[in-house]
This record gives sequence, C-alpha cells and structure tokens, in this order.
Amino acid sequence: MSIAVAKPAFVQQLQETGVSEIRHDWERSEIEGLFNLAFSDLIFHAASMHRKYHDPNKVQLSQLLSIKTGGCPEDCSYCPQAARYDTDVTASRLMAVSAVVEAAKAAKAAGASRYCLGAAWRSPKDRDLEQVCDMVRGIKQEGMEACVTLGMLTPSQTAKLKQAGLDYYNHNIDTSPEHYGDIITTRTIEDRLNTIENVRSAGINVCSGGIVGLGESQTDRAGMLQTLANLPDHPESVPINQLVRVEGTPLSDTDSIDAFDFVRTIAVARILMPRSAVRLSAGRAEMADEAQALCFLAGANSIFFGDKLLTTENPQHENDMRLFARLGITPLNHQQ
Ligand code: SAM
Ligand code: DTB
Ligand code: SF4
Repeated sequence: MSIAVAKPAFVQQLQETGVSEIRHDWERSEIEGLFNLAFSDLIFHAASMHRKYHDPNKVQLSQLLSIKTGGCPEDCSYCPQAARYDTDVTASRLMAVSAVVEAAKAAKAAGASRYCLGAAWRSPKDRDLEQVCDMVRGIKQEGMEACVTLGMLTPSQTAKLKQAGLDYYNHNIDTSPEHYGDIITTRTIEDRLNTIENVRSAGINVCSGGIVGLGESQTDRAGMLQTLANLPDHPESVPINQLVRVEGTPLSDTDSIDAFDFVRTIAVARILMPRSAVRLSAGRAEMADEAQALCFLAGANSIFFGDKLLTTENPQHENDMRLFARLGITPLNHQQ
C-alpha cells in the first residue's frame, strides 16, 4: 500500500514544472512562501533536498581560532570585538605563526578537518597579510583545509592568499540589504559583496552567511538568503549564526528567537543552495540538543566545534561527540 503525502502547492509546482533546483533568480515572495510553509512540510522538503545532494549523517567539523582579538574600528552592533563597545574582550596583537600551527595540530588530533582563523580587522595591512599567509601554509602542511576571515580584501590580497593555498574565505553579509544599515554603518553591504567577488575571482571557495536574531523580520531573513542564493555562484559554505548576545554590545538585550524560526532559516538555506555546506554556526551553546538535531534534519551539515568560537563559548567537545553518537552522525573528512 502506498501512502500519499500531500505536497504544499509551492513544492508541487516546483517539481511539476521541472524548475532547476540550482537557481540564481529567487524572488523574495517565493522565499517567504518557503518560510511560511507548515513546519513539517518545510522540513520534509529541506531534508529531501539534503539527502539528494549530501550524506545526511555526515557533518563537517571546523575549528576557529581568534588570531587577532578586539580593538576593531568597525561598529557591527552584534560584535564584542568592536573597540567602541565596553565588553569583557581584551584586545591582543596578531599571534605568532608557530603558535597558530601548534593549535591547528591539536584541532586536527581532536577531529577537525578545517582550521579557521579570525582577525578583528576592517581589512588587513599588507605586512599582517604576509604573516597570515605563513599561517595558511603551516595549516596546509598539517594536511588540513584552511579558512580565514580578515575583513575586506583587495584583488592583490586575495591573490596572495590563494598562492599560500587558502581553501575558504569567510565574509558574511550578516543580514538583508534593507536591515543592514541598522546593524553596521562603517561599511556597506556593497563593500562586502565586492570582497566576496574578489575572493571568488581568485579561485578561493566562498564562505558567506549571516546572523539570525538581530531584531530582523522574516522578510529580512528571506532577503539575506535571497542575496546569497542569487550570487552568480552559491557560496560553497553558508554559516547561519544565531546572535550570541554579549554584554556591552548594542544588541545585548535583543529578544531571543524562537528555536523553530532558527530551524526554518537553516531549512530555507538548504533548499535555496542545495549543493552548499550549511553551517549551524554561532549560538549552539544556548541551543537545546533537540533544536540542533532539527537543524541537522533540516540540512545543516557543518559546525564549529571546540570549546570556543572567537571570543565566546561553544559547546564542550565531549558534549558534541555525545550528541553525534546519539544521532548516528559521524564527522565528514575532507578526503571523503
Ligand atoms: N572582522 C572580520 C569581519 O567582520 O569581516 C572577521 C571576523 S567577524 C567576528 C566574522 C563574523 O562573525 C561576522 O561577520 C559575524 O557574522 C559573526 N559574528 C560576530 N559576532 C557575532 C555574535 N555576537 N553572534 C553571532 N555572530 C557573530
Ligand atoms: C561565522 O559565520 N561565525 C564565526 C566565523 N564565521 C568567524 C564567528 C562567530 C563569532 C561569535 C562571537 C564570538 O565568539 O566572538
Ligand atoms: Fe570588527 Fe569583524 Fe567584529 Fe565587525 S564583526 S566589529 S569587522 S571584528
């Protein structure tokens, strides 16, 4: 006996018209239609897409290290590293190459396949970039993938990073074009898109996503994902962060978001960018195991692991491994 599954009209129309699943022409209203599906219909659609393009029981593990912390001249209103906000972050200078490579070795031993370096810069100075390039070479020598996030880059800087062997560059658009100016005033979303274009032109994989919980509306969430999905190429990696509310930042008192709304954002990202890795990024320390499991079901297939993100807490390694075991998830190795 076959069981008939009622498909939402929108999903049925997509399948019947044979519309390609890899699209770059999403209308805002279509994306809002996805967000407004009944929860089970949305998750079913996203999980089906996930299974078509990925092994649903594998999750890629990246580990983060803040190589230059705090003192940043930008005004991103979510960020504890902006010099203008009074937070507990202590500013530090750029780390030595040897210390970074030692930390990468330890992350590899713990199971990370990618090592990601973050610096609290608006954009790197050329002298500092040379040092970061040496860090990238050192990480690559350990047999790991390397990712860095250093702020805005020029084409000559992306060329240097590519030459050093960089695999991914992380540069988030953070929110929708309409909401962007309420969150950051010291650089525009066009500045960010220019850097993403420079990274892409250099042949480096693009890691770009955003933050949920900044006080944005559902149409802003749709607008953020629309901007990413309608790029000429989808980012290979799409981090979806839940705002980590840090005392002293302008957004520290923002209302927490409904866990199901966060899962919906992951699901819509999975449907819009089927081939990309969707990363369940910052915010896991405040998330129930059940909410994380729903994110994996909805198509998240990458996380940051290790006890720390850049300056804030992340779940303990043992807790993550226990959750993976309970869910039958195993780490994805980049050779796979
Ligand atoms: N300074 C560089 C830049 O902004 O491009 C690189 C580092 S910055 C910390 C990288 C990203 O971390 C930001 O774009 C933002 O998406 C994310 N982020 C920063 N603070 C966060 C917070 N409190 N909660 C969630 N995500 C955050
Ligand atoms: C991304 O999308 N999230 C990471 C990484 N890329 C660089 C950063 C999260 C930072 C959370 C706040 C903190 O720890 O300072
Ligand atoms: Fe600086 Fe990056 Fe934080 Fe913005 S997100 S304040 S650019 S470190």
